[in-house]
Amino acid sequence: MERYNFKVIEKKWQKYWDDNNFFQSKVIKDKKKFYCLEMFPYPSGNIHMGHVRNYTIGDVLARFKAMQGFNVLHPMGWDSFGMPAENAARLNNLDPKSWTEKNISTMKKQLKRLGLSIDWDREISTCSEEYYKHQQKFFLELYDKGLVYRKENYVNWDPVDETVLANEQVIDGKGWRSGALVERKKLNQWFFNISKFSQNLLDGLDKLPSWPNKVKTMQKNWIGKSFGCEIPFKIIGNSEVDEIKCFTTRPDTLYGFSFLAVSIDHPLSKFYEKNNDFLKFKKESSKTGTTEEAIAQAEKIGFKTELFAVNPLNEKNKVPVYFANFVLMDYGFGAVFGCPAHDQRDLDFALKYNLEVKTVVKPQNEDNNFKVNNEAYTGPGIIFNSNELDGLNAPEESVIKTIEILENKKKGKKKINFRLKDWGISRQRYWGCPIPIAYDENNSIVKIPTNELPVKLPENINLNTNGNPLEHQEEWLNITISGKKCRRETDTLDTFVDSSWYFLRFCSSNKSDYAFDIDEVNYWMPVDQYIGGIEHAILHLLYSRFFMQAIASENENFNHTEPFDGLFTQGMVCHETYKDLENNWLSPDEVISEDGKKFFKKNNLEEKVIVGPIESMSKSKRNTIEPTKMIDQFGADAVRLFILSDSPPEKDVQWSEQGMIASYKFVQKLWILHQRIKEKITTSKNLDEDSEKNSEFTNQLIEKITQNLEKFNYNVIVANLHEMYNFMNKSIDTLHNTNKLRENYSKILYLLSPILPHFSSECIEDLGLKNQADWPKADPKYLKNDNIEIVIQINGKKRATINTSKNITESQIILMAQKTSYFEKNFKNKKIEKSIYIKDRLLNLIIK
Ligand code: ANZ
Repeated sequence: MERYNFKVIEKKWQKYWDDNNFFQSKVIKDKKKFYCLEMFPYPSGNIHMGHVRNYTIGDVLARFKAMQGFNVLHPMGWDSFGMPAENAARLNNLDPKSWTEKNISTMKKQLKRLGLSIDWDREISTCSEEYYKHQQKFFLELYDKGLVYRKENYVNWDPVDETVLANEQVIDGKGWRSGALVERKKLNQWFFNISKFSQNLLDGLDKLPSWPNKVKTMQKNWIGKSFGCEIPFKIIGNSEVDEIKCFTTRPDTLYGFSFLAVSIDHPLSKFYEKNNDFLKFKKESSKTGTTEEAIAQAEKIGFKTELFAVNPLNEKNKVPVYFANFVLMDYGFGAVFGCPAHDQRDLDFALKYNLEVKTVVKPQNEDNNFKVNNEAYTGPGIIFNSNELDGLNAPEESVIKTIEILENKKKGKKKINFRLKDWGISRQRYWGCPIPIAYDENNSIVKIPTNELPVKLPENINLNTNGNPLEHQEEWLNITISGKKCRRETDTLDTFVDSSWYFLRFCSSNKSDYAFDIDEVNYWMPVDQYIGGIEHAILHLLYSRFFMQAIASENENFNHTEPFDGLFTQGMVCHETYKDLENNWLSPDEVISEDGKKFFKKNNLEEKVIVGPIESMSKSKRNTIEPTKMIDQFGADAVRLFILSDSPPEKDVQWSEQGMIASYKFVQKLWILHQRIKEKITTSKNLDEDSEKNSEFTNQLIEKITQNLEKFNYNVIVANLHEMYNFMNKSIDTLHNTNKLRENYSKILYLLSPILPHFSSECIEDLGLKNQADWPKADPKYLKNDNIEIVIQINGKKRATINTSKNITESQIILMAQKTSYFEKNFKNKKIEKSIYIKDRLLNLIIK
């Protein structure tokens, strides 16, 4: 029998889809839409297995929804600004633009070879002027709404990439890309006022039932709403400073107050600018990064001032004021009141500087001798040692009560604080969207007039400069605006800005005068299903949500606030890791194994290879598998099948050569099955025989696969397909109702098409069926399957089986057993001594 020639067939269908603009989408007013979006790729040069998994999952869904009758939008684009292009270009003396465009063209071809149902007419690339001119307009719109501002700020400075990093881009005190130790630096920066929407962004999460709870929790924690109190502490010792305000979530611990600490950048620091000891301390503290993580890990150090702070609940209690490295300037008021007994940081600090540790909260079952030593007590309990607060339940009752007391005395007030900080969007880089701003001779901000947009990036420039190459572009830098000589802003936008609204652009990607058409946005938005990696759970998703809020603010026409109705986060693609005896990573291509246990070097079969843990594929560990090689070798359908087969899409999946081969073989087996079925249908006579079993199986399969598609149980669908193969393969010879067979099998082919689009298209064509059919519907009459098979034993030996409906009684099944031919032949009229019945499963009759 003829082999399934995937090379020819896949090419044929890909060409057919391309030539016919098969997946083109447009607004169809009264048709229900489905917007399916996978996170768009960074054009690094080649697609990787993560892309294959992400886009296969999305494609299965998009194809399924289209067949279900939805008007599907399934677009693709390129997140094409960013550091790697600039680095690669600098290294190879190239231009980032051509480097990027070349990569896009390669990756587009590779994606097409996966057989994705993408509407390529809507393709966008964020580094194109066509895209970023709209982004510059947004920038100016947000500026006019007061949602963009510039301020001097301490930033995380990556000394290797010479750029500012967002807090989220600092991991363990190091730059997320360069791995360099991050420093603190003061710079003028542009910010989006994301914190203005803290409450909205928090509330919005409750309206997203189809988001994973894990992601919602991560966002909630990131936004970090705290309920507490602002307390202005009276200060003694400086005639110019009356008070220092602190934010606290635990005012109920005020009787344990033993020091007040402010950030080194607190306004109080201006009185110490000439104090050498302070300057030394400041320098020491600056070595700690600006992230909370870095600060939490660093040793707590302080600088003692001559000042004292007064406890608002007890005027006699006066405590020293310190500068401390663990206090953040941009949270609350940049100052904390220290209560060592009930906060570990405060305790570490107090123990170091010999400050009082006074316990004021004790666990429920402890007496008044309870005392904190080396470990702060932060759990719930009862307030004691605290006069008017004694006996209150902490924290529920005691916090509210203390705030009430402070408010009555006018010594504090209720306050809600958010951890979410404004989003620093300035990057000191060339390969990004230029910020449409200039500065006049007084250094005042001047907006670039909209008719002069886009502010284009100068091309063919020297990238081998220090810092931002744009700073050396004299010609580009100078601009006259309304007769005034100005200099352009050289910062470009964080690439997270580019990806914060691209889903809107897809709705109208060819519109040139504005980023989108509101009617089209109203039709397509929100994205019904967004699919991507969990690593974007916080930043990208939060920024995109913010962008919707920002566009909607002061804009009656735009009333979308959430971009993604459904979110699915897929797991990683993993592979074993290998090392040679000198501890060098080896790629799977370089190793060989006969038994799957012992591995050797391919080019030296004597040399053993050490098999390491299974880890997510990464270039650094050299455990990647090239998707295009796999497609060349096994075909896109087999790759799609394998990537979906082994684990649920939300879990990690392990790549295995054997698994890949098995998928390939399965496609071949399906082809043989197809040939057999086709032959049967076309050459056998149609005998009107009972084909109920076949119809029942097919309809139940439709039901199962539909359910599994709806629930993202894609790996189970692969198992369903194997079941289908086994069933059909076994029953085909005994089936003589060829009309029914044809009807059922064609339904099965449509069921295959989301996962194996080339294969099923070919088979569908081969049988002369409609290429664009509706999703098969299960006939309900076959679904209520309460039929069961009961095993009949006589004296402990299996002698027959009986098909019957569920919940049959023992006496009924005995009567049926007595009518079986085996019973009639051997035991007719014999007495049944005893019967044992396991409901719905087995009947054992004891007969002497
Ligand atoms: C006194 C106190 C006593 C506190 C106690 C905690 C426990 P969340 O819940 O995250 O909002 N804090 C306030 N501003 C700070 C800043 N700029 N830098 C560092 N820490 C700051 O945390 C609120 C708590 O964080 C506040 O409550 C304050 O310490 C500290 F037994 O005040 B607390």
